[in-house]
Amino acid sequence: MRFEIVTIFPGFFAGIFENGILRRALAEELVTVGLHDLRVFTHDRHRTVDDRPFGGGEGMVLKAEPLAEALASLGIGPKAVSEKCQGTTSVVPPMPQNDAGALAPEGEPLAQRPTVILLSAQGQRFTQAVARELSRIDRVVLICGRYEGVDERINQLYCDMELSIGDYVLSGGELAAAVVMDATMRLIPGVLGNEASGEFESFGVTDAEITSDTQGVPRSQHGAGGLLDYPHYTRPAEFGGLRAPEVLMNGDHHEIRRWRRKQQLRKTLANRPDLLEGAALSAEDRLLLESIKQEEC
Ligand code: 6GU
Repeated sequence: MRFEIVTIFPGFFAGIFENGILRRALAEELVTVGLHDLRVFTHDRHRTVDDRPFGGGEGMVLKAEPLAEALASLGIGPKAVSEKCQGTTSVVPPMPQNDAGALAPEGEPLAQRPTVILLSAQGQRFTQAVARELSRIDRVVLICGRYEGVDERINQLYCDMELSIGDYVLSGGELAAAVVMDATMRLIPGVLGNEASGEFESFGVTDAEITSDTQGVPRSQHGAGGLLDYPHYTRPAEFGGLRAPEVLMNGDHHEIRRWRRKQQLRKTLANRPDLLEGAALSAEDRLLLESIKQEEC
């Protein structure tokens, strides 16, 4: 998978590429990244990438021309007219067509068009489900918004999705691009080392499918089935006057699974009660939830 990042702060990404699993994924060429400095695509002495908003108001807007030139340098032109009208509302990006016989509007063979994403606070929410969809795409372009915004015609003409990473305002899309890359590339087979890990983390996988590995050892379900993960412990068995839960030491996988499920329900009820509404809960889960609620009285 290849990411193309268009940014006015290319230096921002240095540390991200040099550490952790992204570094390994890059070294093994499971992921490649192209960094594109927007200022390269300006033609004036001051290398101007922004201008004042039409209609007045605070802040500056990223200009359309340098962004269009940056995209052109990646071989990306405006979308077909019919696509432009659809806006950027679909959660699932259009899958690239690899049908060699497919025709572009001009009658040219269709090159695989990368998925172009604008990162902005006005975007639809980036979720694990979106990360999973992106991880199946060959080439993703991330346009980092800055200042008060990006000329909307770039969104209309080029972008397949507009994504936000949460309900707060960042000063730019660079941190969001790093978040999208991290969450997406760890779902690419081989990137995590443990081939199975990423697979079990997306929402919508049934509990029965995710709770144990081939040896029957209960696995971490970070984010799986719409619940938060259970708490983790490692040596020493006692720390700061607190003992790690005995149930985790006795090797009874059935008991461990039950305890962890209860902890997931407890954590989700405490920190993200909204997730319980969409979660696939078994009859046993509902009983466990009731007993947790009783404890809290
Ligand atoms: Cl993608 N950009 C900005 N500027 N702010 C954000 C965001 C993105 N996601 C959440 N807040």
